[in-house]
Amino acid sequence: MSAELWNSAVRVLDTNWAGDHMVPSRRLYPHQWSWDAAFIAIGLAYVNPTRAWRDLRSLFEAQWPDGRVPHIVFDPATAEADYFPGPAFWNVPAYAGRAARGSTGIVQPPMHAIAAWEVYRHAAAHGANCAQEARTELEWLYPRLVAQQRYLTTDRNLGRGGLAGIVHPWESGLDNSPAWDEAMANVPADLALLSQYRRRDLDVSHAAHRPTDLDYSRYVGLVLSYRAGGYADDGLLDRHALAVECPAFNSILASAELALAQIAGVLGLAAESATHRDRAGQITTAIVKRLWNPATGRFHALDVKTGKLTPANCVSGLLPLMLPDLPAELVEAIMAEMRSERFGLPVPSYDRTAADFDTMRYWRGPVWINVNWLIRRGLLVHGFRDEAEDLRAAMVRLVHRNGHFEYFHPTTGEGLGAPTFSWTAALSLDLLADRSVPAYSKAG
Ligand code: 2M8
Repeated sequence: MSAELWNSAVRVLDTNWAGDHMVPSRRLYPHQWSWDAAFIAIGLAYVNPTRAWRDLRSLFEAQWPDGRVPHIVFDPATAEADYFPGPAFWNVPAYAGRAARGSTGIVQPPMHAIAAWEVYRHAAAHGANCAQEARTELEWLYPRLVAQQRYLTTDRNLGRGGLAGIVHPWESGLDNSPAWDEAMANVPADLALLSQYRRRDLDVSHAAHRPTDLDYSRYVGLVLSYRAGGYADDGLLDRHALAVECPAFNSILASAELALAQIAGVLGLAAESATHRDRAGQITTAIVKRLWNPATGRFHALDVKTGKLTPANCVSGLLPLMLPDLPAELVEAIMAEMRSERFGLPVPSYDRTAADFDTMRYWRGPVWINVNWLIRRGLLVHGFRDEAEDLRAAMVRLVHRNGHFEYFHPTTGEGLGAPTFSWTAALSLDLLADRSVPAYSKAG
């Protein structure tokens, strides 16, 4: 089974390679996506580390002067009509020597320091040349990764509580998760926008799987609002209709600081390494203080506009398990939630018992390999080795039986969405390689 799965994963990654970057899927997503590139690099490290580095480099070459890493880097060879909203809609000005309309103006979860560290750790296995390449790439990436963190922890500290706020559901990577429903209800929905700007996702996927038109009109409206202010973050909270703090995004933000601590150590930057560890601790403290609800015993997203925690019980609330310094009773609470009939392994994107749990629709029920990969990492960080192994086996089985799909039906396992999806293939390679040694266990 493993050779077959390995080979099919390699084929997907070969098909989706576009010269200097990987597309998540040829038909549905024909550009480069930010957090996809990180998950993809983690898997490419086993079969083609040069491509893993190239993909990360292509993404960071599009980094904005303020440090933000755009959620999509547009491929100039792809027609405007092949993805909506495309380069003309975002209408990003030229920056840092790059042509105008080269990227979007929003971000995605900062998985890249974690990916860079993972690729670096594996490069040595490919011989001296790869080890040298890894060192060079790590040196090139490090200041850029630091700038990315600075942007998120400073310019995006919209709630002034030490966490990064996101201003569009697409920034979460968990797109139309029920976690945003309450906050999105306050965002004006203008369905007329969809006659002006036509959705393209429905041409290449099922409407029942994708966000509704009402959701999409809000997505479009939020981009128009951010774009109108030149994608500036000053005073954004007052003029923009959405600002939320997501437990998953911020857990990745803290984990990225831990990865940077490792990277700085390798680069001989001892003082910086200590600073990154401190920052990870500060973000962890802020996550607990701001996003933990003692009444529900769960982590929730915070609506920064209203100051209220949103009620939905989503997989994002389980991701603080990635944090090594999470207090033991909160680790236990997450584990109890995960083991309950509301989730289970592999973990669905939303509480299975919720009235609006949807087995098909994007991020409202289906199983995604990337979030399960992050959960497995959290299980290893806290020493839950048996469950980590169960989850690894469940993910490998799911992909082997059903294919390298974008996401999976949470009860039947049927593959849904794009059929040859890059991060599913890449993370399958990592899961098959089965490295059960946690990178940031409490023991260090
Ligand atoms: C999905 O998001 C895009 C918008 O960015 C879309 O729905 O069109 C999400 O699953 C996101 O997490 C992912 O990065 C992207 C590309 O795979 O697709």
